[in-house]
This record gives sequence, structure tokens and C-alpha cells, in this order.
Amino acid sequence: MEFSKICVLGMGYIGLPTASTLASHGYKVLGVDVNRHVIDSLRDGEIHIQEPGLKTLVHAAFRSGNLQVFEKPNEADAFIIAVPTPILEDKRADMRYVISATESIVPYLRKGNLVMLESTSPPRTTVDLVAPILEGSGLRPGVDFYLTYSPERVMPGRILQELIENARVVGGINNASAEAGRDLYASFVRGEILLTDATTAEMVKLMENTYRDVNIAIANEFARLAERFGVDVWEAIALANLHPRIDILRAGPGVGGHCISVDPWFFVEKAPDLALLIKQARMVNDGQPSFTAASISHALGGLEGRRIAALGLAYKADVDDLRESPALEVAKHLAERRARVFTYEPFAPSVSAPGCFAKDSLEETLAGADAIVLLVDHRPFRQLKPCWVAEFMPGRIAFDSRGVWDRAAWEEAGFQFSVLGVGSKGD
Ligand code: SAJ
Repeated sequence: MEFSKICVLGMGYIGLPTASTLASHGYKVLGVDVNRHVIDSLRDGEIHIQEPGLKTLVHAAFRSGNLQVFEKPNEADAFIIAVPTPILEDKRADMRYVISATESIVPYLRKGNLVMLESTSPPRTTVDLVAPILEGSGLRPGVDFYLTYSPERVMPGRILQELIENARVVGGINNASAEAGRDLYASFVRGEILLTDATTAEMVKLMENTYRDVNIAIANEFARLAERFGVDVWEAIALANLHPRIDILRAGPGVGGHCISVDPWFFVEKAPDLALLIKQARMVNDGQPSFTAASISHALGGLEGRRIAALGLAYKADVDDLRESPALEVAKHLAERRARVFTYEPFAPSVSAPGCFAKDSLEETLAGADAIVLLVDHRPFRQLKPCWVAEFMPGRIAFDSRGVWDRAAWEEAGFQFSVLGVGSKGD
């Protein structure tokens, strides 16, 4: 099937890179976002997302004339829905954006069009939610137009590469739909494109992120056990991973981001009687910021009145995304326990955590600090020289929640050094 005009709904972490990649491959692309501010700033050449290479790609897409952005969709050969699916307070999926994006397509849907849902969604969303809305056009899914679910699987920080290189699963509500979806991706995806049905594709995406969540949960639980038993979890994991069939992930302050900390709940919502391990793993990871705060308290001999320089607030290294960030939670816990917490997030310097104070530079954050606490292993933080740090702060306590700092170097610079998941031998 041939396409020339593509409408991408949602100009966020997935939609914007996808729209500009398609534009750079010669398609005429309409980028749609209901947020007027996003549209205005894109038109002004501002990119609201920090992602390596994205700014250059988007600017080139605009310059070529192939990418235009609007608040509403219009007629196109294919519609790609890439809007967020957050979770509500009660951990159910919030499908409002998917519903309204789908509804907004209905007036423009024509015979022979392709509609692709890419937003991570609970199982059966394509057949039970999206298809019935689109039927409101009077056209029949799978007969008059093609309908697919094709999950995005890109890693923030590597989006542009992975968009092209990763294998892609395209689930159609029938074979013809899956084939139409493949034809569109084949124009720019270099990874393998595998066809299946829509519900399998939805489940594949949730399984991937759930698998990772459960595996991080076991690493985090090992960290807790290691502290209890006076063991260094990093050493223990490294040794266990020498076994040819073991590959334990990294412990840390918790699991954040808009994907792994959210998606497993979609299984729990749809099958609470079955998704028992999945729910438990979510609870372990959600409890990890509080565990980390307790470890920090232990290392400092109490938190009240202590002045802490907390490094990083993003949900993981080298990204600007603060959604569901465990670092934010740890900082909040420390402040709730009466520490004076000064945070520094180089990718979003004006942002702080509740009860904490944002600083613009590392030097300012360290000034007057009793302790330095690493919450996110951003590259500049990984490379910090303890002797340089010692010049800016009076205190000599360092805590590493990511297992990346070199103990010997910190101790040599005179710091009392603690790491998450390392129990003291004497305990
Ligand atoms: N984390 C750990 N220990 C680890 C690995 C990660 O504590 O060993 C933490 C991170 O610090 C972060 C969270 O887990 O807070 C998630 O980070 P991540 O790098 O594992 O994943 P995301 O959320 O950035 O991207 C994931 C990816 N999914 C998988 O690796 C299965 C990506 O491929 C997906 O496209 C993305 O979710 C998504 O959009 O669903």
C-alpha cells in the first residue's frame, strides 16, 4: 500500500520523533496536538522535549515543508495515534486521550485509510475501544479502512536510533490491516517488522515492560536483603551474573518514567485475579524510594535538620523526563523527615521536589551541605571528582543510590561513603 500524507496525533515523546522521521523520509506529515502551547512553540522552532538529535531533525522537517503542525487533524492516508495513556490515582488506565484522539479522526476517516494506535494500552483496547469509535464514521474497520496496534518500544535517550533500528510488531484487526501497517513502517524501519493480531501486539508491549519491572523489583528486593545480611548487593549481583543463565538488573531508588512504572498496572486492572506477581513487583518498586530514604537516614545518623545536596531528579540517567521519578519521591521523603534538601537537576534546573529547594548549579547545591546524595546517575554526576566536591561542601558524607561511584576515591577524599544495598558487616 502507498501513503503520501500522514497525520500523527500527539506531539510528545513518540509522536514528535515519529512525525519528523516520517517527514524526513518524504511524507507530508500533519502533526497534531490539542495543547496550543505545544503547537505554538513548535512553530516558533522550540522543541519541548530533550532528546539527542531531535531538535535538528524537527527543524529539518519544518524547513523541508514536509512537517506542519495543527491543533486538529485533517484528511490523510494514515493516522498514527501516539497520545499518552497515564494511570489514574486508583491505578486504572486513563484512556481519555486515546478516546478523544480517536474521536477527532472520525470526521476525516476515508475509505482505504490506515489507523495505527501506538499508545501503550490495556489488552483489547484496539478491538473493544478504538474500533467502535471509528465505526461512528459509517466505515467498517478491516473492510473499509485498516486498523492496527503497533507499540512503540523506543528507549528515551535513544529514541531516534531505536525508532529506525528496533524490531517492530504490527498487530492488525485482520491480516490486510497488519500488512498495511507494515507497508508504512517499511519505508523507514530497518529492524524486522513482524505481523500479528492487535490484541497480541498490545500484550507484547505490556509483557516487555512488565518483565523489566519484575526483574528490577527482584534486584531491589535483593538490595534490601543485602542490607539486612551485611552484604554488598552490587558485588553479589556481579558474582551471580557470572552464571550463564542469570542476568540480574540493577538495584536503585525505584522505577520511574511513563512506561515501566505504569504499564504493568494495565494487566492488574484487567485481570486482578491473575496478575499477582506483577502487582507485588509494582509494590516493591513503588516502595523503593521510601526504602532508599531510610537507608540515607541510616547513613546520616538521622535526617532532622541535616542539609542534603540531592543530585538529579529525572526518572533515569541523561534524560529530562521527571514523570513518576523515584528521585523526586526520595527527595520528598527526605524533606518530610525534616532534612533541608537542596536539589539539582541539570536537565530541568528550575524544578524541585515537594518541600525541597531547587538550585541552578552543582556548586550552589553543595554549599553548606552535610551530605551529598546521588539520586540520578547523569553522566556529569557519574564523573564527579570527590576532591572537587570536597572543596564546595563542609560535610563529609556521601551516599550513592545507583551503585556508580568509586568508593576508594570518595574515602580517599575524606568522605564517609555509603551505597544503597550495601549492609554494614558489623550490623
Ligand atoms: N531501572 C533500574 N534498574 C535497572 C534498569 C532500570 O532501577 O537495571 C530504572 C530506571 O532508573 C528508571 C526505570 O527503571 O527509573 C525505567 O528505565 P528503563 O531504562 O528500564 O526503561 P524506560 O522506561 O526508559 O523505557 C522502557 C523500555 N522498555 C524496556 O526496556 C522493556 C523501552 O524499550 C520502552 O520503549 C519504553 O519503556 C516505553 O516507552 O514503554
